[in-house]
Amino acid sequence: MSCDFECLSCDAANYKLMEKARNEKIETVWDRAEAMQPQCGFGEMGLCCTNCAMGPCRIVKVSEDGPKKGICGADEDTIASRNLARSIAAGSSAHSDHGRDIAHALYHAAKNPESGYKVKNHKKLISLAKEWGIDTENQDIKDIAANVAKTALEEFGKPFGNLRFIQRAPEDRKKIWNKMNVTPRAIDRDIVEVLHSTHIGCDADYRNIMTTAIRAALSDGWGGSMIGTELSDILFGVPEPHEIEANLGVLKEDEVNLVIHGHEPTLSEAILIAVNDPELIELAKKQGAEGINLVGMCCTGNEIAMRHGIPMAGNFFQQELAIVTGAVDAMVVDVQCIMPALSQVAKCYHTKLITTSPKAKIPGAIHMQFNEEEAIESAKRIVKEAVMNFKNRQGNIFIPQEKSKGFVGYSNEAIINALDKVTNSTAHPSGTVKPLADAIKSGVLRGAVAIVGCNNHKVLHDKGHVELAKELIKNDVLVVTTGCGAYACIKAGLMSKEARGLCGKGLATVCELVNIPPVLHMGSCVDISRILLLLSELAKFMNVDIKDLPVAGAAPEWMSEKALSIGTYVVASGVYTMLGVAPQVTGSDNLTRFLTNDVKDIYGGYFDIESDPKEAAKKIISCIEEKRKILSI
Ligand code: SF4
Ligand code: MSK
Repeated sequence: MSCDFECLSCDAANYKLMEKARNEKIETVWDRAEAMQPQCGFGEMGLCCTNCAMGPCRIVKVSEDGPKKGICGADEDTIASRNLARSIAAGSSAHSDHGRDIAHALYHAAKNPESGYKVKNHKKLISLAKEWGIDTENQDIKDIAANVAKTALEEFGKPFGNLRFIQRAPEDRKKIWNKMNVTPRAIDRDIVEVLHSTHIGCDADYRNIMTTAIRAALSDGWGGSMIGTELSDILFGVPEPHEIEANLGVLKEDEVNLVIHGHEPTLSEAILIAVNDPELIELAKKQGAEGINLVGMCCTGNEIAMRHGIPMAGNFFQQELAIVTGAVDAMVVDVQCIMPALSQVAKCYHTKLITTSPKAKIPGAIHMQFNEEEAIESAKRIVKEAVMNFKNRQGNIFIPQEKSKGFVGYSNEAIINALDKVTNSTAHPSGTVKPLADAIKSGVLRGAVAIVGCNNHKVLHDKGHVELAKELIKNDVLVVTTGCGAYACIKAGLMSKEARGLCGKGLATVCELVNIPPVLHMGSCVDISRILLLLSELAKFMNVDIKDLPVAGAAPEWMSEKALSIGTYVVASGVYTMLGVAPQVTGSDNLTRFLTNDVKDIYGGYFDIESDPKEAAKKIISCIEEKRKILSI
């Protein structure tokens, strides 16, 4: 590496591990990023097409010479928009397939006692059943759960009509979607349509390609992701605020360390039950360990932190470093954001990398299929593998001391409850967003921003999230966060109550009164659907559309196709969205203009790109103030 570790990450827990990795000749994401330079200019601009075997075709943009069209005649607009649309479809498919797996788990909870799953939140189940017109009178709770699960599964491939959750959006939003023909119909159908229409010789009109892609993205936010979140709450409980620890310092020298990494709570919830099994704890003690230490990584870590207080070990860029500690006895993974490089790193230590999903196997890892039909038994077999590996620890173990504390678990229900507790409930019906609307209208809170998404070597690790959050709270803007952004914020202390000291006067007062930190942890990437619902409720309460609210979205370090899908459905839901990394579209001036300008007139939301967090904060605050002016508040 050509620079000090400080210019690669702003998390001090990483520095000694980066040095350990270097000394032990372990290659990490930062080494590979450096080796990849310079990155392909055609790919960077979205101008390379591999959609058919006549290609690859590349459009030369930087000089007069060179091809301006692919062999089939596709121009830069067609090629860049097709590439983007396919990425959005892939992102939507990942979140939505996650949602489908949760629906299957709910069905198992209802019908299959062998699964070990149980419906935890009957109130939310009945409420959703009623919303979907499912009979709940004198019905057994398991039958209601089975019917809700089946109805959710039908959302993926129903032949007629639109997605059920669309009804939750404000009326004006639904009108815009209908007018633009982007109202999502069935999740699988909307994703398949992107793949079909971007096949060679199909759609060549970049605006029409984006219409199809926007519909697939809305199928994610208001479909697959929302199913994932709502059904997870029903199965595993609605998150409530509680304090937890975060960063690699949560690993323990004297216990079996099991890192659960990936996305779906179906696996992590079962692993959590298994690590508390007295026989497995006893077995761990027989191996010389004091117990079993379960910690989370990436979004599955967010899920079990939110619901059970399990420590959050680290985000996307810390997955290799966790193994470099030499103290991880097993890293158990399911789907999404799992670097294939992990198997190489694990080989250099005693760590067992255990894949569990038929959708994500990694050469060099041990595959132990996780079977939802007998979830707890599957999970126990996996945990046993970790426990038996404790005695194989060897060599140089180093666990950094760095860890911080913060509050997680701010579901919409929890936010509304917290606000209810401090406001006069006779002044407003409890369980509404009125206190939030009042705080925004009065100007005590200038607005709210969701900081979401990943890590990306193009931005100094965690700095994009942390600096943006600090600038916003300093200016009385409440921050909510999910995904790897949530890890960055909790590690930096921004989810502690003491972080009020970093806020402007208005936000500090709200935090003091409501007893909340200024940065609220709202969960995993699929839980951005919670944010959509909160915005929707706020807009309905204030009698405006989502596009009129003084709010924004930001993805300072995004990298995944899921993030592209999220950004697209957030913009199409009416929200100004700031990206810290430019998407691979800049080779098409028309498409770039469409995304950063034209969509504003159609949907109200639009993309902006700014890599400097302080500049990004300025632009976001100016957008929020502009909205306030229009609302005359
Ligand atoms: Fe080239 Fe057209 Fe085939 Fe793309 S679809 S690879 S531009 S010929
Ligand atoms: S895990 S999608 S790196 S946020 Fe959801 Fe983190 Fe981004 Fe994966």
